[in-house]
Amino acid sequence: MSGILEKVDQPKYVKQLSLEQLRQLGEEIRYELITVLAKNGGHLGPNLGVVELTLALHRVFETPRDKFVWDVSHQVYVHKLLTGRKDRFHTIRTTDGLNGFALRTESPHDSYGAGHAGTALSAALGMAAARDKKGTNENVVCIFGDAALTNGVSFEALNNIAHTTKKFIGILNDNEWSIAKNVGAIANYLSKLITHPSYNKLAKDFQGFLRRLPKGELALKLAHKAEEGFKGAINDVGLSKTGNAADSDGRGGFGSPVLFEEMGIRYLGPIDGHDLPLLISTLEFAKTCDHPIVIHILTQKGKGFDAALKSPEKFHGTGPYDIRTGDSPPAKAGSPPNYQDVMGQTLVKLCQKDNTLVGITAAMPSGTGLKHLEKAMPDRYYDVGIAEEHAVIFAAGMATMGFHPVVAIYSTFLQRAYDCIHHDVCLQDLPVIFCMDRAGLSANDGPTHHGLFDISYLRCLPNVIAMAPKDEDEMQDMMFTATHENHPTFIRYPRGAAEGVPIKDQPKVLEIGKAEVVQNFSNTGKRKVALFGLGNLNSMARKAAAQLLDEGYDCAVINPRFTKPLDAGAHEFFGKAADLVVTLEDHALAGGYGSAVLELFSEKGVTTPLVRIGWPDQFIEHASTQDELRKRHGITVENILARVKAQFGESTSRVAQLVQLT
Ligand SMILES: Cc1ncc(C[n+]2csc(CCOP(=O)(O)OP(=O)(O)O)c2C)c(N)n1
Repeated sequence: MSGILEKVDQPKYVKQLSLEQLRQLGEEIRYELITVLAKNGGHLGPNLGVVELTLALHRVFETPRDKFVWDVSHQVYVHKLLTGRKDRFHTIRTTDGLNGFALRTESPHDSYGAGHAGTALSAALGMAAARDKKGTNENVVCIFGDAALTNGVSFEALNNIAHTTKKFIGILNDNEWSIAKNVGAIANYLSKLITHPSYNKLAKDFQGFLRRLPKGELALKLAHKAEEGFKGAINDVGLSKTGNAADSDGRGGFGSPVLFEEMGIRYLGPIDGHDLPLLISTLEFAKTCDHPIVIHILTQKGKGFDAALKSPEKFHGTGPYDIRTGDSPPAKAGSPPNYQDVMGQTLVKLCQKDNTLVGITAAMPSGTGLKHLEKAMPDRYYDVGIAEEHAVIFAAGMATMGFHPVVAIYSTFLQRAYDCIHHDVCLQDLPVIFCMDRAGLSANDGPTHHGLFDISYLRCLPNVIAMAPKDEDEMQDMMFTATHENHPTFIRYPRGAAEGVPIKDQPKVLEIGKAEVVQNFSNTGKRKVALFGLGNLNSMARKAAAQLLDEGYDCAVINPRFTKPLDAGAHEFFGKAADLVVTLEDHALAGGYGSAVLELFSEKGVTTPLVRIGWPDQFIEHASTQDELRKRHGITVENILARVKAQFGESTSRVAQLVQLT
């Protein structure tokens, strides 16, 4: 780190810089982002796109007094650099380092935390309402992306703004991209706004405002802009929204700001989101407005880094890369496939044989692996935008017409659609198949992205069939099994690499509610431990069993496969036969699989002691790796051994220490 950035420790310094210095600071910030993320990975493209916006925001407003609310908040790295966190920036997304999202506990400048899309407008409006009630006058600025605007919650908030407050500043950061290309009518609408031939006439009062500015370095540049009106204000952005205006509206008209204006929100723009003086003056103007306003800015995702400009999807959220080429390190030869790819490829395979199957994603074709279906069978693929509730109800609708929709949504984002799962799918007992990726940890991202609650939130709902595969071959079997069911089915699997087992050519149908006995007791008269290892933790159960055998225990290992319906027979049988039962799950202990086993034991009168291994009743922090978090929270073979020995009164000081972890 060098130059101006080194000296900028707090937003107040941003206010002291000349325009030239601000521009240089922007370049230094880009360099910092590109070099740090080359090692740590992270949301490079979105942050490169908001460098000028963030500088302008801190130039004009005064956090923490004024409030910035960022949608998703994956684009707050620049804000972190300018708000006292630059010395720790190299730790972003690593163990005990900065979080990759806005976090209220991390800085007073982070007025609102997020990680899920579509919350910013509502939260910002809530803050504005609270401010009005208190009679204070801080500014609330909400920064939301063009894809966040496809989210239903965003519209619920827009609907409510003009009725609630007179002072609200929204910034629509439009870069045409979600993670993949933004899709749907809203994306088209924004396109039309940009190609509207008279957009430059929309801002008369703003031009007047610019002309009245005192003469200064910034003002001189802005006076020039004012003379031009907004003509050319977006020329430098170079987005593809340059189409012929006549073509841009299939219904023979032009886009107009009516969507916002009819909701009582003043629309201003579109403007070049990389033009610092223009941004600064526009925000200054917004500050003077006594009515809600949305400023539509156009930015380039990945600006300043060729590789990111060329591959916006990859660099939306990337792992480490080579700074010179942008290439990711090659996968090690023979390394197992990712679960998401197995899921996508299996779905293609199943779709080829079953015409009732379709795939649905909520704006995440790559992350869920549905890109394989999009490529192979585009007519069987739906991207509904960042709209999980809609995705689930849309699937329910299709299911009523004889289809078998496969909804692929991360476990954490599916929480958004809980009522739709309950009211639309389960209550009507519709055969929707849910593939829940990232069930377990998303280590670098942290608590907003860990998928640790789905077993609990699903197993209380009638009609649910919920499964967790121990490996990728079993995942294929589970998907195949789900296609034979006439009830809602849910398959949870973790982020990242699968186990590396061969995948059968022809999947098989599993018996619903039937566990797999991986290893039985040898009945040699030793102390018996039954290890029930759910999903990806079955391999840990097997490892623990191998070590316990070495230490003189008799172990059975069971793969429960189903968290609902539980295999009552297998659980009761092994529960009664064992001296100790251990359940393992990559899920919150509260209400999870181990809890279900306890309930069953209580019903069946099984009194064998039970040790539950899983995540404690707290939000799990982020870290560099999943293993570090597992170690910290006692989800290790070592801790299982310690817990088992402690149960049999073999506690040593080391054992006692480990037991305390949980
Ligand atoms: C509820 C929810 N669904 C999906 C995601 C995954 N996600 C993170 S960012 C993003 C795209 C955001 O696009 P946009 O709002 O336009 O911001 P940009 O990254 O383009 O700046 C998506 C789909 C999420 N964070 N939350």
